[in-house]
Amino acid sequence: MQTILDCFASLAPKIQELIIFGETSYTSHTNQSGDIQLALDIQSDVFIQEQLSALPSIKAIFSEEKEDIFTTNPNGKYLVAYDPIDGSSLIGGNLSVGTIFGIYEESFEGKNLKASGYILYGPRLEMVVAKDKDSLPLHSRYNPKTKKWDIQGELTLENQGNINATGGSQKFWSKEHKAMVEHFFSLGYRLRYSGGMVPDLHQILIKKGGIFSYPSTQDHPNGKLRKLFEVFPFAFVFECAGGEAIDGERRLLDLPISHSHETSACYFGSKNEIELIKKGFSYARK
Ligand code: FDP
Repeated sequence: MQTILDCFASLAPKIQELIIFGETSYTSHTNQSGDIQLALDIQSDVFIQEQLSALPSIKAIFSEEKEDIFTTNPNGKYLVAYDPIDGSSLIGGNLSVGTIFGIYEESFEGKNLKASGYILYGPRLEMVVAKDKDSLPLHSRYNPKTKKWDIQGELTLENQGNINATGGSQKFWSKEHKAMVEHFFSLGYRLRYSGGMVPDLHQILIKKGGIFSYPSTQDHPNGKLRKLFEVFPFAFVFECAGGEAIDGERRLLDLPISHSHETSACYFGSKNEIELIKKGFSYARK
């Protein structure tokens, strides 16, 4: 397991170089979710695949840019799902993007997620890793001078925060979702939404609380964010930090999965915010 985490840590500065110096124009290809791929999405996917494939402990890998699960070593123990560049539509605006990964055993299912984490390519290069259910996620920052990762500390969520981040086109929100968003604002919550899952969720973790929601909408009835390499990995990080992650009602990590690019509505937050959403649940689903 540690070799896989070390692999992502050593890949991070190289992917950051690709973001800074690489080809960030759009290609003529779309991925399985229908997103037009940037040259950078494809390059970083190949790059991560090459490095992970060399690790004997990995049995198979899967990513946002792949149609299917790719077996690397039939005798390996772990299955790794990753989104090489999450939020790549933000690159043109020079906003922060990230890499998300989940390490599974036996099958790509939330209940089999053993560790997860993300890399944040912002003004600084940072990484958060949740290694097991019984310890807090560890936050590190890369020092380009020493070429080493410096530990910043463990991430813990308090019971309540004051950030309200919510995705999707507002014209496609349900009236119940609109009411929930307004309710949080009426309680004094402030909007913080860049449109990148990694910086938006990292911000809540760093500020020790708040709510991020990507609901079911008219145009995305099952939400937009993908279970294997976005929703489950972040659900694991939030739970390890003392928060919760639900689809509006059910714990995200208990959800079944019917195909590898499947999406889910999702709500990540500290305990009080998630409690409120559970109470008013009927609004959140179709
Ligand atoms: P992007 O389309 O830019 O890749 O899953 C992808 C994602 O970004 C997330 O990073 C982000 O949270 C979400 O989509 C934003 O979607 P909306 O623009 O619909 O809010």
